[in-house]
Amino acid sequence: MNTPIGKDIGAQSHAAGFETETGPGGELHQLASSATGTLTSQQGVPIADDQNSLKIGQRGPTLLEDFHFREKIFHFDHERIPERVVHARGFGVHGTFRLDESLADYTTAKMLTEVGEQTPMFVRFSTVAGNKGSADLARDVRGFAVKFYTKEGNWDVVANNIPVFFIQDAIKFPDLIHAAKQEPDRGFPQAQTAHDNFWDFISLTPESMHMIMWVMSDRAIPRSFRFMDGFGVHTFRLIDEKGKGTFVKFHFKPTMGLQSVMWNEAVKINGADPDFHRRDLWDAITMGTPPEWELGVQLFDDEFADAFEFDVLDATKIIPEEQIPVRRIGSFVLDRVVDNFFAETEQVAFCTQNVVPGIGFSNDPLLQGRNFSYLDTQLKRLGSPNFTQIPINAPKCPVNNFQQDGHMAMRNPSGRVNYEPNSWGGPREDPVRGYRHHASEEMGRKAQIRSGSFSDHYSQARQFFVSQLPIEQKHIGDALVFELSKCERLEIRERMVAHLRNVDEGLAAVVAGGLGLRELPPPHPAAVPTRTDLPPSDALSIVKRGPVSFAGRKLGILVTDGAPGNVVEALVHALGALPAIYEFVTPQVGGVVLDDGTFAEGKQKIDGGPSVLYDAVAVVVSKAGAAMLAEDKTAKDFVSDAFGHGKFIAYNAEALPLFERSGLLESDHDEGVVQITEPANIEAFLDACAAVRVWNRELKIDLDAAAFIEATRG
Ligand code: HDE
Repeated sequence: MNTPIGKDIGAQSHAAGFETETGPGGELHQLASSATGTLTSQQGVPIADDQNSLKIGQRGPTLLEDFHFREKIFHFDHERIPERVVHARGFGVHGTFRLDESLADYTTAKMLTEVGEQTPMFVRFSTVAGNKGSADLARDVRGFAVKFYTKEGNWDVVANNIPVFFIQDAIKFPDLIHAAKQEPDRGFPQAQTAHDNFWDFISLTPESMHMIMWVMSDRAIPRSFRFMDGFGVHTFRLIDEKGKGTFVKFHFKPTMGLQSVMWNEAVKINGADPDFHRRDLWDAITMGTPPEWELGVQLFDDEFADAFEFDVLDATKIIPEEQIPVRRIGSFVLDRVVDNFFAETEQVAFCTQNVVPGIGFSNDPLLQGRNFSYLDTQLKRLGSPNFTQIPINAPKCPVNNFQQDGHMAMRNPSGRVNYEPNSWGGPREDPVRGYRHHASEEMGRKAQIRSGSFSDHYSQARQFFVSQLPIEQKHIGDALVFELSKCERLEIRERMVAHLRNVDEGLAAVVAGGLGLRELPPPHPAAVPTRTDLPPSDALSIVKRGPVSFAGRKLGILVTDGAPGNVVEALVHALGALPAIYEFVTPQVGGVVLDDGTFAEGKQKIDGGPSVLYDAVAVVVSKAGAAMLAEDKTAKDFVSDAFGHGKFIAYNAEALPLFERSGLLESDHDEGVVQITEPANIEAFLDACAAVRVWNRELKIDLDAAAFIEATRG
């Protein structure tokens, strides 16, 4: 009997079995075989016929009297709510935070002081610029918004996967977002910054240069939400029981390390699976391999803030981990998918001003502006000040106040009293447990002003760039050339190169060369000269913080009928031990029969399973299978893309003719192209896969590579 080794991921989701039946009037009725109760109207009235509207005669007009029809259409017509003005495309999941180390010396927040305390949470990952239906692999910042349902109220850390931002003052946010999103006359481009308006604004906004380095790096094309950092960005405050404040920056670090895709891969993933990131997270959680992050803090006092090279209130700056190490205090696991996308992911309303006793704000002008914007935007989106009563937004601790009425009020004060103070009873302030703002001393002249301490726009951009490995620097150069090559106006390209000269002359030269500029424009006049003495920081590189094993990553196994069953079985066994995810990619989606009679169930037909969907690939085929696939364009792309994207490739000897026809000759094989025959070299292959890519392969197969390395390394 055939054994289905192909334990497929998600293929269990068969449509609920529908059977058809001819109704009394000869109409087709569909009956769910797994019906659970009688269909009713919103008023609870049982419905007899949900297939046909009420009419006069066989072919007559529909009657207004049909209240069920009208209610159904009315409700459908009003299903949409406005999408978020930014971060419209997102994906939310539930999890739990566990505290391992108390911060009781700094804060009264119980979530951060009671070791072992488990706090339920909801996280929504997102892209910024694209509309709700846009593709996941846009080059963009990723949102990493977290709602902790603490015992003392909800605490939201509305974070990103990049620790700095484009602008320093919230008043510029509408301009930034207008410039990034579709141009207003033509309504495109969608979900991309590669257009004139974005780069026009950026090139006129030098404070964005540090952020631009991050957005042009591979941080902006993550492989998965599971392999991304999260950053609270701003400086916040922890407040102890005496009211003393300590500055803090929040960090989320994935325990599986960082990983991104290549730009050429991103472009192809967007076509092959626009839902790549959300599907990845859904699969990881539903398969029982939930992702985990550590929560870390950088703590510092006024003395450090005063001595630091930059202003800790400036959101375009980081505090390097080498200067203030990130202290890990706990971790969270995201292990539950939503029951309903709209109810949870769409209706969740994060607000930066949602803080709990012991946590407060700094004067970062971006944060101060956000504290207005988030509450305001929820009213627009959710339509009522009672959005806090929607289950996903409601705290999991008691809520007690005299706020009342408004659209959709589900929670009104009961009894006679709805004001305070009163002599009837009801909730009262609690000066001990209640929230107290940090009593900071503030004084100054009222003015529309930007502090001089915010005016160094290039030093940390340079520090980020020099902290990258050469291959990562190359990707930044490639991204800048790609994006700016899409700008029609020459002066925008020139202005950007003028800024880059203040970051790194090698980078500027490469970008100018890639754009075909005849001569280098003079450097942009900088308010503050670029510091070249800031030391590189390893924490800023993705590759240096990559995974330690292939666990949690995904292997695509291209198999054909007659492929060696013992090799496939050993591979599957080794993957299970990590554990790593795998899918069989087969000529027909039904699956294949291996040479020992084993049945391998295909998850993807080759046309639907390009190698860009996998972290590494294996090609295990029969001689006849290889000959057949050698005639198939998508099979050849599977191999040539995997090689071109620097992936590790395992194969059995029979696959070689397919490789040759795909353009991968034996003379091209490097340490990442590994023949597998037995368990020992299969394990060695999977160990090697921990590196995710063979980075130096790119230098041999990309024409621009040599010039880049030469220019940036002097
Ligand atoms: Fe946001 N941002 N933002 N932002 N932001 C929104 O709020 C805003 C900023 C971030 O998954 C909006 O509910 C202003 C920085 C995330 O629901 C809106 C400024 C950071 C999300 C808004 C910023 C973020 C948003 C739109 C400049 C990283 C998605 C819908 C001062 C620390 C939350 C909404 C979710 C969403 C305003 C800058 C992160 C309009 C005015 C910096 C992750 O209120």
